[in-house]
Amino acid sequence: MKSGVSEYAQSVDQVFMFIVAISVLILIGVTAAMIYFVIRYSRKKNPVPTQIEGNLLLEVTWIAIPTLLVLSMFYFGYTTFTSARNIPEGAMIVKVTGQMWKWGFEYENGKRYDTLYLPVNRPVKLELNSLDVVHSFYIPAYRLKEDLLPGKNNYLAFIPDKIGSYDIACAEYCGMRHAYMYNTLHVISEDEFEKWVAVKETAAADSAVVNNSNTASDTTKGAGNTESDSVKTNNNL
Ligand SMILES: [Cu+2]
Repeated sequence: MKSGVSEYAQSVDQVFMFIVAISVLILIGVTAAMIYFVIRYSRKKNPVPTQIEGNLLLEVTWIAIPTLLVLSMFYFGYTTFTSARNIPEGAMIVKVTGQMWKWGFEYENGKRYDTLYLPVNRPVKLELNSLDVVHSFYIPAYRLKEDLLPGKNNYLAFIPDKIGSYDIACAEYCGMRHAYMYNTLHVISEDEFEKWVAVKETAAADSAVVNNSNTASDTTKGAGNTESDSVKTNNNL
Protein backbone atom coordinates (compact mmCIF):
# COMPACT_ATOMS: atom_id res chain seq x y z
CA MET A 1 0.00 0.00 0.00
CA LYS A 2 1.34 3.41 -0.99
CA SER A 3 1.58 5.61 2.09
CA GLY A 4 -0.78 8.59 2.30
CA VAL A 5 0.44 12.11 1.69
CA SER A 6 -1.09 14.12 4.52
CA GLU A 7 -1.00 13.75 8.29
CA TYR A 8 -4.63 12.70 8.15
CA ALA A 9 -3.87 10.06 5.50
CA GLN A 10 -1.13 8.66 7.70
CA SER A 11 -3.49 8.33 10.66
CA VAL A 12 -6.02 6.56 8.42
CA ASP A 13 -3.25 4.14 7.44
CA GLN A 14 -2.35 3.59 11.10
CA VAL A 15 -5.97 2.79 11.99
CA PHE A 16 -6.11 0.44 9.02
CA MET A 17 -2.92 -1.37 10.09
CA PHE A 18 -4.14 -1.54 13.70
CA ILE A 19 -7.37 -3.25 12.63
CA VAL A 20 -5.51 -5.60 10.26
CA ALA A 21 -3.06 -6.51 13.06
CA ILE A 22 -5.88 -7.32 15.49
CA SER A 23 -7.68 -9.36 12.83
CA VAL A 24 -4.54 -11.33 12.02
CA LEU A 25 -3.89 -12.06 15.72
CA ILE A 26 -7.48 -13.24 16.18
CA LEU A 27 -7.24 -15.40 13.06
CA ILE A 28 -4.00 -17.01 14.30
CA GLY A 29 -5.38 -17.47 17.84
CA VAL A 30 -8.70 -18.99 16.75
CA THR A 31 -7.08 -21.26 14.15
CA ALA A 32 -4.43 -22.49 16.61
CA ALA A 33 -7.05 -23.17 19.32
CA MET A 34 -9.26 -24.97 16.81
CA ILE A 35 -6.45 -27.25 15.61
CA TYR A 36 -5.38 -27.96 19.21
CA PHE A 37 -8.94 -28.90 20.29
CA VAL A 38 -9.54 -31.05 17.22
CA ILE A 39 -6.44 -33.12 18.04
CA ARG A 40 -6.55 -33.05 21.86
CA TYR A 41 -10.25 -33.87 22.17
CA SER A 42 -10.65 -36.26 19.26
CA ARG A 43 -12.65 -39.44 19.89
CA LYS A 44 -9.43 -41.43 20.10
CA LYS A 45 -7.75 -39.29 22.77
CA ASN A 46 -10.86 -38.26 24.71
CA PRO A 47 -13.57 -40.91 24.26
CA VAL A 48 -15.85 -39.56 27.02
CA PRO A 49 -16.69 -35.85 26.58
CA THR A 50 -17.09 -33.60 29.63
CA GLN A 51 -19.80 -30.93 29.87
CA ILE A 52 -18.40 -27.73 31.41
CA GLU A 53 -20.90 -25.18 32.72
CA GLY A 54 -20.76 -21.87 34.55
CA ASN A 55 -17.06 -21.05 34.36
CA LEU A 56 -17.08 -17.42 35.44
CA LEU A 57 -13.46 -16.71 34.53
CA LEU A 58 -13.94 -18.03 30.99
CA GLU A 59 -17.15 -16.08 30.47
CA VAL A 60 -15.69 -12.80 31.74
CA THR A 61 -12.61 -13.31 29.56
CA TRP A 62 -14.51 -13.89 26.33
CA ILE A 63 -16.75 -10.93 26.97
CA ALA A 64 -14.03 -8.52 28.15
CA ILE A 65 -11.34 -9.15 25.52
CA PRO A 66 -13.53 -8.76 22.40
CA THR A 67 -15.27 -5.72 23.94
CA LEU A 68 -11.93 -4.02 24.58
CA LEU A 69 -10.69 -4.87 21.08
CA VAL A 70 -13.82 -3.51 19.39
CA LEU A 71 -13.83 -0.37 21.55
CA SER A 72 -10.16 0.31 20.79
CA MET A 73 -10.85 0.02 17.04
CA PHE A 74 -13.80 2.37 17.43
CA TYR A 75 -11.74 4.86 19.45
CA PHE A 76 -8.88 5.11 16.94
CA GLY A 77 -11.25 5.14 13.98
CA TYR A 78 -13.52 7.78 15.49
CA THR A 79 -10.76 10.17 16.60
CA THR A 80 -9.23 10.01 13.12
CA PHE A 81 -12.60 10.47 11.44
CA THR A 82 -13.45 13.57 13.50
CA SER A 83 -10.27 15.26 12.33
CA ALA A 84 -11.73 15.21 8.79
CA ARG A 85 -15.03 16.60 10.10
CA ASN A 86 -13.56 19.47 12.14
CA ILE A 87 -13.17 22.49 9.95
CA PRO A 88 -9.79 24.11 10.66
CA GLU A 89 -9.86 27.81 11.44
CA GLY A 90 -9.49 30.09 8.43
CA ALA A 91 -10.31 27.32 6.01
CA MET A 92 -10.69 28.35 2.39
CA ILE A 93 -14.03 27.28 0.99
CA VAL A 94 -14.32 25.57 -2.38
CA LYS A 95 -17.74 24.50 -3.63
CA VAL A 96 -17.59 21.13 -5.33
CA THR A 97 -20.39 20.17 -7.66
CA GLY A 98 -20.87 16.65 -8.91
CA GLN A 99 -23.02 15.83 -11.89
CA MET A 100 -23.26 13.08 -14.46
CA TRP A 101 -20.34 12.79 -15.22
CA LYS A 102 -17.96 15.51 -14.20
CA TRP A 103 -16.84 17.74 -11.36
CA GLY A 104 -17.01 21.50 -11.03
CA PHE A 105 -15.17 23.69 -8.52
CA GLU A 106 -16.07 27.20 -7.42
CA TYR A 107 -13.73 29.40 -5.41
CA GLU A 108 -14.47 32.15 -2.87
CA ASN A 109 -13.88 34.89 -5.44
CA GLY A 110 -16.43 33.36 -7.80
CA LYS A 111 -13.93 31.70 -10.07
CA ARG A 112 -15.19 28.40 -11.40
CA TYR A 113 -13.06 25.69 -12.88
CA ASP A 114 -13.25 22.07 -13.89
CA THR A 115 -10.04 20.97 -12.13
CA LEU A 116 -9.23 21.39 -8.45
CA TYR A 117 -6.27 23.63 -7.57
CA LEU A 118 -5.32 24.13 -3.92
CA PRO A 119 -2.48 26.04 -2.26
CA VAL A 120 -0.15 23.91 -0.17
CA ASN A 121 -0.59 24.00 3.62
CA ARG A 122 -3.74 26.13 3.59
CA PRO A 123 -6.70 24.45 5.31
CA VAL A 124 -9.61 23.90 2.96
CA LYS A 125 -13.25 23.05 3.34
CA LEU A 126 -14.84 21.42 0.32
CA GLU A 127 -18.60 21.95 0.23
CA LEU A 128 -20.09 19.05 -1.67
CA ASN A 129 -23.28 19.18 -3.66
CA SER A 130 -24.79 17.07 -6.38
CA LEU A 131 -26.91 18.36 -9.25
CA ASP A 132 -28.49 15.02 -10.08
CA VAL A 133 -27.76 11.64 -8.47
CA VAL A 134 -25.56 10.41 -5.61
CA HIS A 135 -21.83 10.78 -6.32
CA SER A 136 -18.89 10.28 -4.00
CA PHE A 137 -15.88 12.58 -3.97
CA TYR A 138 -12.77 10.50 -3.46
CA ILE A 139 -9.08 11.48 -3.24
CA PRO A 140 -7.27 8.17 -2.63
CA ALA A 141 -3.86 9.71 -1.81
CA TYR A 142 -5.46 11.82 0.95
CA ARG A 143 -7.69 8.95 2.12
CA LEU A 144 -10.69 11.25 1.83
CA LYS A 145 -14.11 10.23 0.60
CA GLU A 146 -17.52 11.77 1.09
CA ASP A 147 -20.86 11.38 -0.68
CA LEU A 148 -22.57 14.14 -2.64
CA LEU A 149 -26.33 14.01 -2.32
CA PRO A 150 -28.79 16.13 -4.25
CA GLY A 151 -30.45 18.57 -1.84
CA LYS A 152 -28.05 17.98 1.03
CA ASN A 153 -24.91 19.90 1.95
CA ASN A 154 -21.97 17.66 2.74
CA TYR A 155 -18.38 18.68 3.28
CA LEU A 156 -14.80 17.56 3.75
CA ALA A 157 -12.07 19.51 5.51
CA PHE A 158 -8.36 18.91 5.21
CA ILE A 159 -4.93 20.46 4.79
CA PRO A 160 -3.21 19.62 1.50
CA ASP A 161 0.34 19.48 2.82
CA LYS A 162 2.36 18.19 -0.11
CA ILE A 163 2.79 19.75 -3.53
CA GLY A 164 1.83 17.40 -6.33
CA SER A 165 -1.00 16.06 -8.47
CA TYR A 166 -3.44 13.52 -7.10
CA ASP A 167 -6.30 11.56 -8.61
CA ILE A 168 -9.90 12.40 -7.84
CA ALA A 169 -12.52 9.77 -8.58
CA CYS A 170 -16.22 9.25 -8.17
CA ALA A 171 -16.64 6.35 -5.75
CA GLU A 172 -20.38 5.84 -6.08
CA TYR A 173 -21.84 4.25 -9.18
CA CYS A 174 -23.72 7.08 -10.85
CA GLY A 175 -24.62 5.92 -14.33
CA MET A 176 -23.21 4.94 -17.67
CA ARG A 177 -20.01 7.02 -17.65
CA HIS A 178 -19.32 6.75 -13.94
CA ALA A 179 -16.00 5.05 -14.64
CA TYR A 180 -14.81 8.13 -16.55
CA MET A 181 -15.61 10.56 -13.75
CA TYR A 182 -11.96 11.18 -12.94
CA ASN A 183 -10.32 14.48 -12.20
CA THR A 184 -7.10 15.80 -10.66
CA LEU A 185 -6.23 17.70 -7.52
CA HIS A 186 -3.23 19.95 -8.09
CA VAL A 187 -1.59 21.12 -4.88
CA ILE A 188 0.58 24.10 -5.81
CA SER A 189 2.59 26.77 -3.97
CA GLU A 190 0.78 29.72 -2.40
CA ASP A 191 2.29 32.14 -4.98
CA GLU A 192 1.27 30.04 -7.95
CA PHE A 193 -2.19 29.65 -6.49
CA GLU A 194 -2.69 33.39 -6.01
CA LYS A 195 -1.71 33.97 -9.63
CA TRP A 196 -3.93 31.15 -10.85
CA VAL A 197 -6.99 32.14 -8.88
CA ALA A 198 -6.70 35.77 -10.00
CA VAL A 199 -7.12 34.79 -13.64
CA LYS A 200 -10.82 34.86 -14.33
CA GLU A 201 -11.83 31.72 -16.07
CA THR A 202 -15.25 31.57 -17.62
CA ALA A 203 -15.49 29.18 -20.53
CA ALA A 204 -14.24 26.02 -18.85
CA ALA A 205 -16.03 26.82 -15.66
CA ASP A 206 -19.42 27.40 -17.16
CA SER A 207 -19.32 24.19 -19.10
CA ALA A 208 -18.22 22.35 -15.97
CA VAL A 209 -20.91 23.47 -13.59
CA VAL A 210 -23.90 25.03 -15.22
CA ASN A 211 -25.01 22.60 -17.92
CA ASN A 212 -27.25 20.04 -16.45
CA SER A 213 -29.88 19.45 -19.07
CA ASN A 214 -27.88 18.07 -21.98
CA THR A 215 -26.87 14.61 -20.91
CA ALA A 216 -26.40 13.33 -24.45
CA SER A 217 -23.91 15.97 -25.52
CA ASP A 218 -22.23 15.82 -22.09
CA THR A 219 -21.26 12.27 -22.82
CA THR A 220 -19.18 13.20 -25.80
CA LYS A 221 -17.71 16.29 -24.14
CA GLY A 222 -16.83 14.32 -21.00
CA ALA A 223 -14.38 12.10 -22.80
CA GLY A 224 -12.12 14.98 -23.80
CA ASN A 225 -12.26 16.84 -20.51
CA THR A 226 -8.96 15.81 -19.01
CA GLU A 227 -6.85 16.67 -21.99
CA SER A 228 -8.30 20.10 -22.54
CA ASP A 229 -8.02 20.82 -18.81
CA SER A 230 -4.29 20.32 -18.74
CA VAL A 231 -3.77 22.47 -21.81
CA LYS A 232 -5.79 25.32 -20.34
CA THR A 233 -4.03 24.96 -17.03
CA ASN A 234 -0.56 25.32 -18.45
CA ASN A 235 -1.55 28.50 -20.19
CA ASN A 236 -2.83 29.95 -16.98
CA LEU A 237 0.03 29.16 -14.69
CU1 LIG B 1 -20.39 10.08 -10.03
